[in-house]
Amino acid sequence: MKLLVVGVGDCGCRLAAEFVRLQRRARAERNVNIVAGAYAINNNQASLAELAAIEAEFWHPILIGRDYASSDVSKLNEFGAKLARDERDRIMAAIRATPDFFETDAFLLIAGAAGGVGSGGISVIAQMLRQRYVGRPVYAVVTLPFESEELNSECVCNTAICLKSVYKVADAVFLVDNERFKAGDGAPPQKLGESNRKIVDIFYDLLCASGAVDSKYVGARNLGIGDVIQTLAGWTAIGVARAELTSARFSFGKSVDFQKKGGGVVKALEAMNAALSALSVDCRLEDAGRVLYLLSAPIREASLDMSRVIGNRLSELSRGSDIRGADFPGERNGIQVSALISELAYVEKVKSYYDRAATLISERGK
Ligand SMILES: Nc1nc2c(ncn2[C@@H]2O[C@H](COP(=O)(O)OP(=O)(O)O)[C@@H](O)[C@H]2O)c(=O)[nH]1
Ligand SMILES: [Mg+2]
Repeated sequence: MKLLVVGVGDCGCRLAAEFVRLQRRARAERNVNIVAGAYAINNNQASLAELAAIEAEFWHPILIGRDYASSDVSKLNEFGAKLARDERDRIMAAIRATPDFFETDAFLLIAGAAGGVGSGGISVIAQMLRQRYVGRPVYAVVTLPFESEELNSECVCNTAICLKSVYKVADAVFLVDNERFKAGDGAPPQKLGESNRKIVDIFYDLLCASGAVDSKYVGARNLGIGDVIQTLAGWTAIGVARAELTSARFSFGKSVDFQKKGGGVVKALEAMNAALSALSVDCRLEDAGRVLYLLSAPIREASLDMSRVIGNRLSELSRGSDIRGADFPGERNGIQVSALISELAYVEKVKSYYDRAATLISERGK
C-alpha cells in the first residue's frame, strides 16, 4: 500500500519524517514502495530545517504562517485551522504535484492533538482532500498528549476539539497515546525521536505486506490493499509484537516437526497477545466492529494453522467483529503479529477528553 503522508505542526512533521525513513527501509529490505511523498506543513522554519537532512526525493516542506512561529496564538486549535484555511491553495497545489500522485492508495495525515497548528490544521486539510479526491481514503494519525501535559486546560480543549473534528472528516483515525510510547532516559529531543520511531514502526509490516510484488514476500493468504481499506473505519488502534523462535525449529525428524508446528502456534498466540497489550491506545476488543491481523512468520507450511488459531481467538475476544487475516513471510527468526482494531464504538480516552473539555468550557462561560 502506498501512502501520501501529510504531517501538520511540529509533531506531525516529525512523524512524517519517520515515514520517509520507513520508506527507505521498505525499499532496501523488501523492495517495495510504501510512501509516495511526505509533506511537512508547519509555521516554524527552524523545526522544518531540522528535518531537512532526510531524503529529498520524498520530502516536501511547506512553510505557512511564519509570522506566528513564536506567538502564543499558534498554540490554539482554532488558529491552526485558520492557518490551514488561509493557505489551502498552496497546500493543495503542492500535494497535487506529487510525482506518483495517482498511484497512491490513501492519504495519511498526522498531527499532535494537544497543540495548535497540527491540532486545528489536520481536519481542514482532511476535509479539502476528501472533497477534491472522492474515493481515495483519508486516514489520520493523531497523538494524544502525555499525562504531564494534561493539567493544562488549553491542551485538554485542543485535544477534544481536534478529535471531534477529525473524526467527522477522516475515514479512520489512528489514536496514538503518547504516554504509551514514552521513551526512557535522555534529553527531550532524542526521547521524542525514540518514541516517534516506535510509533511509525508499527505500520511497517502492514504497509509492506499490502504492497508486496516480489514473490519472495507472498504468503499463503495475502494481504490486499482492499483488506486494509475495508477494515479501517472510525477510531482505530494499531499494534505489533514479536515472539522469538528458539533454535529447536532447526531440528529435523517427524516428531520434532510436529512439535515445531505446535510450538509455532503457541508462539503466534504469544505474539498476538503481546500485540494486543501494546496497542497504540487502550481499548476493548469487544468494542471493535472490524479487526485485521497480519502474521509474519518464516515457516510457510505452519502459518495456516497459526493464522486459523489467531483468527479464532480474535473472534472470541471481539465477540463477533468482522475479522480479516493474512500472512506474510517477512520474519526470519521470529513470529510477528500486527493488529488493526477498528470501528471502535467506544474509547475511554476520547470520552474523557470530551467530558473534561465540556466542563472547562462551561466553567469559562460562567
Ligand atoms: N509522539 C510525539 N508527540 C509529539 C511530538 N512533538 C509534540 N508532540 C505532542 O503533540 C502535542 C502538540 O504539539 P506540537 O506538534 O508541538 O503542536 P503544533 O506545532 O502547534 O502542531 C504536544 O503536546 C505533544 O504531546 C513528537 O515529536 N512526537
Ligand atoms: Mg508548533
